[in-house]
Amino acid sequence: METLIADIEASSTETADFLPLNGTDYLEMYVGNARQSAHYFQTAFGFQPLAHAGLETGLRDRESYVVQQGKIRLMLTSPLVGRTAIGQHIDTHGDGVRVVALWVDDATYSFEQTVSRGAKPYFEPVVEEDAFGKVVRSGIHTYGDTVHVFVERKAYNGVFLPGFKPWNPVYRPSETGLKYVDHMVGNVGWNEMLPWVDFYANVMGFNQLVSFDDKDISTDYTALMSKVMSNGNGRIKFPINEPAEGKKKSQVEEYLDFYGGAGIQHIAVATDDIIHTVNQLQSRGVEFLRIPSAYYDDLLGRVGHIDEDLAPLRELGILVDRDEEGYLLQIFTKPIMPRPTLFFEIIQRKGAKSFGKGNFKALFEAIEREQELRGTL
Ligand code: TYF
Ligand code: FE
Repeated sequence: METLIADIEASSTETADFLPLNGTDYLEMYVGNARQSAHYFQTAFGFQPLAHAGLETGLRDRESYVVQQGKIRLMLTSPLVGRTAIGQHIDTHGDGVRVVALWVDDATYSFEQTVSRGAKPYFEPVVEEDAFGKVVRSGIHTYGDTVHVFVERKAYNGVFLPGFKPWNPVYRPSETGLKYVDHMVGNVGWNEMLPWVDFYANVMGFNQLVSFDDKDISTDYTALMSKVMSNGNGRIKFPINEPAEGKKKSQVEEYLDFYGGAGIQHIAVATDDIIHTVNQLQSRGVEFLRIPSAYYDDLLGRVGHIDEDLAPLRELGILVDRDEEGYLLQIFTKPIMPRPTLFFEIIQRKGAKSFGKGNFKALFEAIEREQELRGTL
C-alpha cells in the first residue's frame, strides 16, 4: 500500500519509525455465542472459515472461531464457563471488539518500545509453538477495555496461530468482495480525544493525518470531534472520536452509555467493487443506514465525474465524497448487535485518502433519525 507521507503533519518530528507495523493481523470480538456470530459473519458478510480453538483443542474456559476474507481476520470468542474475564467483558460491553492485533516483525521489541514510552502492559511477550513453527505475541492496553496485541509470525506457516486447528465446515457462503481493514474508529470519553491522540503519537509513533476531516466537526448537525492517527506507512489508521455538546445528544455519548465506556465504534472494510459488495450484503440481510434520496439530486454537481452509474448508488444508499487526490464511496451498516454500539463501514477508495467529510451531514442526520427511533436522542 502507498505511504501517506504527504498527509503527515509537518510538525511531527522526523525520527525513524520505532514501531513498524505490517498491517492489521486480526480483530478479536468477545461475543455471547461465538458459534452463531461466526455463522453470521459467514452468511451475511461472506467471511470464510479458517480456524477453531475450544474443547477439542484442549481449551476449557473459552472457544474461538476465526473467519477470514481477503486480509481481514475476525476471531469470535465466547466463554465456556461462568465468571470469566471474557464473560465480564460481555456483561459490561455487550458483544464488542476486545483485541486489535497488529502484525509486526518483532513482538518483543514492539512491547519494549511501547511500554518504555508509557504503554500499560496487557501481557509480556510469549512464544507459542506447534508443528508449523512459532509465533511471538505481546500486548498493551489502549482506550477503555480495548487492547493491542503485537503478532510476530515470520517463523510460522500454520493456518492461524498455534493452538488453533483448521476449521473446515461444509457450509461456505461465497465472499462479498471485502479485502482489508481500511480504518478502525474508537469512541472515547469527553475531553479524552487529545490524550489518546498523544498516546498514539508518543507511545505508538503514529502521526496525525491532516485532512479536511481533521477539524472540530461539532456543528449544527454533528456533536463530535474526530482526529485521525496513522502509523508511519499508512497501513493502520485509527480515527478517534469524542462527544461534543450539540443541539441533540451526541451519537458518541450514546455509544459510551451503551458500551459502558470507550471502545471500537466502527470497522471500515475496503472493497474494490462497492456496488457488488453492498448488493451482496443487502441480499444477505445486512441493514444499512438510509440516506434521503435528495442526497443524490446534485451529487455529481458536488463531486464531479465518477466512474459509477448513479442509479445503483442511489438505490443502495452509497455515499460519495471527493478530496484533492480522488474520490471515495462509502456506506454504513446499522449497529450489528442489540446495543447501538459497533457498526461496519464499507469503503471503496478511488484515490481519496480522507474519510468522507462531505458526507458527515447526511450521515449524521441519518444516525440521528435512528437515535430518534430508539428514543436515545
Ligand atoms: O471514519 C470516519 O471518520 C468516517 C465518518 O461517528 C464517521 O467514517 C465519523 C464519525 C462517526 C461515523 C462516521
Ligand atoms: Fe469511517
